[in-house]
Amino acid sequence: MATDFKSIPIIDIAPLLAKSDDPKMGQDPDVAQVVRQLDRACKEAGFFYVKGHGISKTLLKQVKNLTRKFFELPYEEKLNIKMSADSGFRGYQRIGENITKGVPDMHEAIDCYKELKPGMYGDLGKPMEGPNQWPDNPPEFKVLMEKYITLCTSLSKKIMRGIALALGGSPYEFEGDRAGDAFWVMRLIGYPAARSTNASDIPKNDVGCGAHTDYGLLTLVNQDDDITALQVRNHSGEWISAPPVPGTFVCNIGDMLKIYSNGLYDSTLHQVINSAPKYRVCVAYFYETNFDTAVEPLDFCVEKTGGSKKFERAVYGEHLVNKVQTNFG
Ligand SMILES: O=C(O)CCC(=O)C(=O)O
Repeated sequence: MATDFKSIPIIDIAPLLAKSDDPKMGQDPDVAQVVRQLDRACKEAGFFYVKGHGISKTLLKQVKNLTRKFFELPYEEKLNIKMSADSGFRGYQRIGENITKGVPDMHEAIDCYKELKPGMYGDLGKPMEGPNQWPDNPPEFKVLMEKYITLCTSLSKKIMRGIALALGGSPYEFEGDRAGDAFWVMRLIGYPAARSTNASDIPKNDVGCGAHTDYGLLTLVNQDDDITALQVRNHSGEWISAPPVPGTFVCNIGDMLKIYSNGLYDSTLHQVINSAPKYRVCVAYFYETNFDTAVEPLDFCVEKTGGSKKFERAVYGEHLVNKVQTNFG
């Protein structure tokens, strides 16, 4: 359960990355220091910034700039990659199409997912099958985004090694059958400037993205450098801002990690309100378990938390399919 944190810590993960392929990484004093910071952040806030992550500031910016350029296109052009059940829920969704707890969110987005080979997960995976829909314009979109996804996937795997150590396990707890073939989700999101949309068919509310927790293991948020809009709820129910810290990712843990850790780490509620007079872009990358993994509390986490399992087992893919079909089906 999150504490009454008032700000979100910044962790320099460079020492962890430098040793992340060494099975004895946990014995390195600099890695141990990062692991302690991760443990504290996951227990106190479920949120932390990372710096020293090795993805260049230039790439972080390019990804947001291309996303912004796409959203500036005429609506009809954006519809060329419209998301639907037939596209495996991949593609463009207009403002208000994403629903959080029954309320339309004031954002537009491109949703993309790791591509699933047809039949790979039988009936479970079928609704999510299909190639991602990338726009032709801007022309370099697909190449740049795929490069970015590869880097985020590798980075997340390394951070998860640190988190596995922080929980008291082996660095490889979240590999193999659990997340050795990690599914991922990426949402390229655009939030209109405050009170800028007057179209009569667009719902009016101020909430860019309603309060929610994330589903998977770990989220990497690459947000615009000049607008504070992301808010995280602490134990008392206060909304604490996560202002942009240029060059960092805001990271947060998701529901699957909460289950694995038997509640040692909680997935924290967060929301987005863009009250700036400017359009805001955010690229959120979600690192998940394998699509068909049945997630249940890890034995050593159960021991640490009193000996009984606090959560039922959950199949990640079922959780996701249920979400997209409820939202968009
Ligand atoms: O826009 C943001 O800063 C975060 C978006 C988010 O919370 C989400 O997509 O789950």
